[in-house]
This record gives sequence, C-alpha cells and structure tokens, in this order.
Amino acid sequence: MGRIFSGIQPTSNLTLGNYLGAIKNWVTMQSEHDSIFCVVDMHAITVPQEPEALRKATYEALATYIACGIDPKKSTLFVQSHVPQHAELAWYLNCATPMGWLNRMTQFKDKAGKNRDSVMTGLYTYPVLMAADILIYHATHVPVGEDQKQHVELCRDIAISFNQRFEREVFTVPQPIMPKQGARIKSLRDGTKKMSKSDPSDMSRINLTDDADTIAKKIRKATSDADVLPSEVKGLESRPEAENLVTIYAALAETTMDKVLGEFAGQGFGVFKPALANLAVEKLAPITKRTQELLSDKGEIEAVMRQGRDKLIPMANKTLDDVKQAMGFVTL
Ligand code: AQP
Repeated sequence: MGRIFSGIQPTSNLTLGNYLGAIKNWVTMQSEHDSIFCVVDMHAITVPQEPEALRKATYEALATYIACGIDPKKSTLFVQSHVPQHAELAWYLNCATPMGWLNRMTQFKDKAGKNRDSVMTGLYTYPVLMAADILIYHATHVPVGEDQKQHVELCRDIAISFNQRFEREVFTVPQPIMPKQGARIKSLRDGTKKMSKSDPSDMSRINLTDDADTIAKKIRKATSDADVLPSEVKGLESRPEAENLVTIYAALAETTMDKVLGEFAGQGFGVFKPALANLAVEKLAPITKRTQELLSDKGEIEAVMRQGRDKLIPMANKTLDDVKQAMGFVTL
C-alpha cells in the first residue's frame, strides 16, 4: 500500500473536469492507499483572487470532496495554507530547480500567454510548490488529470536530482496516475480546449454546484456537429466535440467509449444529448445536494480541516528536518 497525495485549487466552483479527471479516481483509491487530499489555496493565489471568494471556494472545495465520496475517516483532508511547511520546502526546492526546467512547463505558457512579464512570479514557480506538496509527505502516487502530468514529472526530476546531489534518499520519487476515462475533459463550447474553472464562459463547463436544469441546459447547448454517432471510437477522429461528449458519457457511466457507441451508433445528438443530460443529472445531483448540506455547518468542515492539519504537521516537520540536515542548515 502506497501513499497518494492530490489537490485542487479553490479558484472557483469545482467542475466536471475536476470530478472525472481527479476526484472520482481518489474515491476509488482511498480504500487501498493511505490518502491525503488537499485544497491547494496557496496555488489559487498564483492568479489574483478576491479574498471573500477564495474563502468561500475553499470551504466549498472541501465540502465537495466529501460529497463526492471522500471519507474523512479513511482519508486525510486539509487546506494547504494550514500547513505552512509546504511553503518552506518550496523555497528549498526553488533553490534546487533549474529555471530551464520551469521554462518547459506548458501550463505556465498557456496561463501567462502574452502577459509573461506582468503575471506574478508565483505562477511561474507554481510547479515547485506542487513538488513540495507531494514530496513533503513521501507520496508514492499522484492521481491527476492529463494537464498535471508534466508537473508530476517535474516533481520526479526534482526529487531524483535532490537525492543525488545530497547523496541520500531524502525524497520518495512519486508516480502520476491518470484515469482510463476522463483524464482530459474538454470545454462544452470548444472541443479543443480543456474544461476549466476559470474559463470566462460558464456555459463551457458543468460546475459541481449546478442544479439539474442548468446541467441539462448546458448539455443541450453544448457544441456538437450534424453527423450521427459512429459505431467505433476511430470514427470520432476530427470530431473533438462529439468525442468529448461520448467521453463524458463513458466516464459517468463507468463504461468504455466503445460500449457507449455500441448503444448510440447511428443516432444524432438530438437523441444522445438528452440521454447524457439524464445521466449527468443522475450522477451529479446527489453531489450538489450533499455539498449544500455540508456547507450549512461550517463547524463540521472546519473540524475536518483541523484534524487533517494536526495529523500532517508532524509529518511535514520530519521531512523538513531531513531536508535541512541534508542541505547543511544548523538545526537545534
Ligand atoms: N478538464 C479536465 N479534465 C480532466 N482533469 C482535469 N483537472 C482539471 N481540469 C480537468 C484535474 O483536476 C485536478 C485539479 O486541477 P486544478 O483545478 O487544481 O487546476 P487545473 O488543472 O489548472 O484546473 P482548472 O479547472 O483549469 O483550474 P483553473 O481554471 O483554476 O486553472 C488536477 O488533477 C487536474 O488534472
């Protein structure tokens, strides 16, 4: 049994992409692994956040984890800024990570776009903080969507080079784990872009707080095409929107795309979209309802946050001691 670590930024409401790419996998894995799940608020501030919105989204994210099936009795749940040791380790790792490695990170290029000189430094060094999040707990596996795979690979490189430089196994080298279905859910408006919390168009995503009518409306209005569905996955090539909707159906139904096409081959979106909307509402409505129930008692959510923080601080301190010892700091 290994240890898994993963997190989501409370930049806004969590989306269907976060659920299918990450949380759904966490729920399955928590029974077999020592599991730590974090609301990564310090990552969220790498782009500007309204303070009240950040606080609200942090409570919502933790409530959503529980509503999706993460059990605080099986898994450790916490908020990143409650364990400030992550930030301290990130500094040591910043001093052990070549800039050339960060220059290759595609997420920075996507998010900074043409504004490379005006975005905050934290957006550039974000992957180093993510490496600290993972390495501080000696996680062996990191369940993420495809967009985060490159950051986990960077984390591996940092761990390997640190261990070599200081000639001891200070860090465990983790592996990324991605779901078979749903590793990259695309925008409902543009099948070439990923579904993202921060997309300016709310119609581009399904939020885990959307009610049944909103979910059905967003699926009805999702971009698709005029062709019927093919009988094999190969037939979805060059049809990114159609491929995305079939992927979402398969991931929600916990089946394969081939089986979905077996059922809907020859049918148009006039038939497929209502079926997908029904399935999405059936799977997501209980999550939304439970999230709202949990949010009505912030004390309970804070108790889970405290329990996670109190369990993790000693573990984090132990890793920091090892790192400082290896690097040559005077420890008292
Ligand atoms: N569209 C997606 N498909 C599959 N997995 C996804 N994830 C995010 N979007 C998709 C996975 O969710 C986890 C948490 O990601 P995050 O929200 O912390 O950061 P992100 O990857 O940058 O996601 P967003 O929605 O695009 O956030 P913003 O808009 O705040 O930048 C990760 O495991 C990620 O792979």
